[in-house]
Amino acid sequence: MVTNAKRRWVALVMVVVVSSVLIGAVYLLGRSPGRPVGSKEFVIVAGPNGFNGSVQHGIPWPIIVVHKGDNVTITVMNDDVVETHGFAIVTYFEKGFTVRPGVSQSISFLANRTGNFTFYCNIICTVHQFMVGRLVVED
Ligand SMILES: [Cu+2]
Repeated sequence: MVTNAKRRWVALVMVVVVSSVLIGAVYLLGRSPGRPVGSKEFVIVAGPNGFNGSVQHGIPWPIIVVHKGDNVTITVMNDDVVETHGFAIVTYFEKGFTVRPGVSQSISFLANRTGNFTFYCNIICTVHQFMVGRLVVED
């Protein structure tokens, strides 16, 4: 025999289960398309024209936009035949690296802080003042 108390108990359990499923579904939907999170790769060509032609374009250039949580890989290709160039990112890659003519080097990191972060050539070169770009990490 099913009492009213038992029916109420069953109804309460059902409400809790259905609510949990709905909350889970909303959570998953909130994480799906429209907000792609994943691996983002960029190439920066460093040379007599600055970073990706920044000498003609003006700074900051290039501007790289990612989302918080992205795994970001930036490859710096030095296509200069004479000069070594460098690359560092405020907060994310303070240490930086230098790249000899004709050489490429990459840095990978998790974009775990939102905001605008300047990247720049970390050695003095003839186009130094043009080697300033921006990394934008959006929420
Ligand atoms: Cu440089």
